[in-house]
This record gives sequence, C-alpha cells and structure tokens, in this order.
Amino acid sequence: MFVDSVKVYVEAGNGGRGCVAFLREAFRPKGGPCGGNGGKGGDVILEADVNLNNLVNQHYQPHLRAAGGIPGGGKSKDGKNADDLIVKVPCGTLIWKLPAPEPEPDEFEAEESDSDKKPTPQDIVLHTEIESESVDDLRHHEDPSLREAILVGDMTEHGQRFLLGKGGRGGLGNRNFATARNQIPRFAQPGEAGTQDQFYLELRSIAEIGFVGYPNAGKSTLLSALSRARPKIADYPFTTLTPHIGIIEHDDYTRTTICDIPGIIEGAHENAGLGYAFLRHIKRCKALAYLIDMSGMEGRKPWDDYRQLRQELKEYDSNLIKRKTIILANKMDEADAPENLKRFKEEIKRVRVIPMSAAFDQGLEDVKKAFKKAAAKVG
Ligand SMILES: Nc1nc2c(ncn2[C@@H]2O[C@H](COP(=O)(O)OP(=O)(O)OP(=O)(O)O)[C@@H](O)[C@H]2O)c(=O)[nH]1
Ligand SMILES: [Mg+2]
Repeated sequence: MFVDSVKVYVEAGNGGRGCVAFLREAFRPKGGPCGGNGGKGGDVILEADVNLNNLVNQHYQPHLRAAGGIPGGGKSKDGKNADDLIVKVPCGTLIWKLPAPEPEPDEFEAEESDSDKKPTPQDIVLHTEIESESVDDLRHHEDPSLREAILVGDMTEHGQRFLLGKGGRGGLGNRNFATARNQIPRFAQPGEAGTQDQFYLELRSIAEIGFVGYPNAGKSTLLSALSRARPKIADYPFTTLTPHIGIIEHDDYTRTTICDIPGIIEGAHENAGLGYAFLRHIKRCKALAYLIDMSGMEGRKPWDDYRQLRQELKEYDSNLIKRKTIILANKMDEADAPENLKRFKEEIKRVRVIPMSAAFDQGLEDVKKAFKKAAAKVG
C-alpha cells in the first residue's frame, strides 16, 4: 500500500508530578522536606529518513503519543524523564499544522466567555526553514478540515528532525519550596501538560526531474535504463501505480534525481485514470520531462499527446507548465517514428526534442546531459 498523505494526532508526554515528602529518620525525626521533582514528558519528534518512501506507518498508527515523565519520589528522588517518541518519515514530507479545534461550549458557563479561557500550550519551537516557493497552501483541498492548515515544516534532508509535540516539564517537589518562613511546605507542583495537536503530513517527492507521459509511453523503461531503480514495466496502461524515484550517477560523480509517476490521461485533472493523486509528486521538480511515444501506435498522434499533457497539467496547477520542459521522443526504433517526429517538430515549434529509445538504449547520453543541465539551473 502506498500512502502519501495522512492526518496525525500528536500527544506529547505530561510532566511527572513533584512529590510532597518529609525526612523521617531514626535520629532526625523532624528532617526537612524531601519531595523529588517529576521527570519531563517525552517529546514527539519527526525524523526524515531516505530509506522510506511513503507514510504507510502513520496511516496505520495516526496517534503519536509520547510517554509521561515519572513522578518525583520521597528522599529527594527525582522521577525519570520519559523517552522521546521518534517517528520516521520519508524525505519530502511536508508538515501542516491544523488549527486547534474550537473548545466545546460549556452549557452552564456560556456567559463568562473570554476572561475564563484556559491558556493553550502554544510554546512549540519550530526551527525549519521552509522553501515554500514550490509549495502552495491547502485552501482548495477537498477535505474542508485541512483548508486552514499552516505549513510549519519541510523534511528535506536525511536525519533532519522536527519537534511535533513538546513534552511537559516535570513539577518541582516540595524540597524546592522550603523557606525561612515556611520550613514544612506541604505542596509540590503538578507536572506541566504536554502539547496536543493535529498535523497533516503530506509527501511530495523531491526529485529534480519529473517524468510525465501517457500510460505506456515508456517512463518506467527510461527510469530503469538511467538508474538502478527497477520499476515494473509492461505493455499495458497503468503499470506504474505509485511514484518511483531513481538516481542518475553521471560520469563526473554528480547525481540527478528523477521521478516516474503513473501515466496521465485526458481528464486526469478531474481525476480520470489514476488522476491527480500523483501529480503532487512532480510539483517540486525543477524540470519536467515529457515522454512522448513517437510510434503513434493505437492511432494516436504524438503532437496531440503533448498538447493534451500540457493541458492536463495546466488545469491541475498552472505553475507546472512554467517549469523547464524537456521533450523526449521515445520509441524511435519503431517504423513510423521518424516520420512522426518530423511532423511533431512542425506542429510544436521552438522546442528542443531529444530523439531516443529507452528500450534500445539510444539517445540516453543526450537525455542525461539535458537532465543534468536542467537540474543545475537555479529556480
Ligand atoms: N519499441 C519500444 N518499446 C518501448 C520503448 N520503451 C518502452 N517500450 C515498451 O512500452 C511498454 C510500456 O513501457 P513502460 O515503461 O511500462 O511505460 P510507462 O510509461 O511506465 O507506462 P505506465 O506505467 O503504464 O504509465 C513496454 O512494453 C515497453 O517495453 C522503446 O524505446 N521502444
Ligand atoms: Mg510505468
């Protein structure tokens, strides 16, 4: 199962209570206060991991709860801090914070509204620089509960961490409160509550070059010809059901990342075929490679295919067609392909087309060069 978006409920651990206790020893019957401090509640922390490629774990376990701190004990024994809960997510995960739910109106005290509001724990420190240029907001999301969400984090690098929930501080034990005036304090602090919030995690793959094309155009064949990724390849449409990322290793040891997504068909922006569910994975690509089947099989016209693809992308998100465009004329080994390519160039002017054959390893050096150049361009 491939999951690329999920809502999670985060409960950081509460701090442990401070203890009220007094020393009672054989020769010191009136020893002072000795209540220990409570331990800190666990944080909930997300950590980016390159070895993951989807959010299926969070789909099955959307409640992310860290343990509470241990209460303080007598004889000045402090409670232990709870372990943090570390949750691994794939690189490319965006973190959206949902607004806190409206507090339930209290039937009996409805009149005293504002003044009595409990303070909500808002002290999560967020330290992530968000490259939000290629990231829009969720104002038009089909799920209304997400439309107000605010982007708070972007997990791009392996090992990067993000504090989702902050554990409460432990309460101080009564030994901290002895003063000259009050030498037998009979109170201690309760632990502080951990934060509770809802987040929406959304994976948008981060590859430099994204492939777009009709089903069967040869996208997966190209991915496996250029990288070590081994997606399924077959002569029926919609062989690829989930995005696949591959890495091209160039001769000078530089790398370009590429992303193969399921085929796009007419009406994809309205959810035909596998629809737009996967288009989010090319939103962050610097350049898009349009893979066009030049064989013209099944009576299709390659230039119409190209126009239709652009149209689908435009209707889904008009920013996508402003990306740098690389047009790959695939299946040039087929009999009708040279003729079709000629016509394609007449129909679609002023664009560079790279002739190639993914299956027969033709033109791939040019493809790699073009990808490398496009990925190196800033913006
Ligand atoms: N003749 C020829 N056939 C190719 C070439 N590239 C791919 N094919 C064939 O085209 C068919 C589809 O290839 P895939 O790579 O699975 O196509 P895809 O674009 O990933 O298709 P979906 O995942 O369904 O969107 C397979 O039978 C491939 O063997 C090529 O350069 N020449
Ligand atoms: Mg495929």
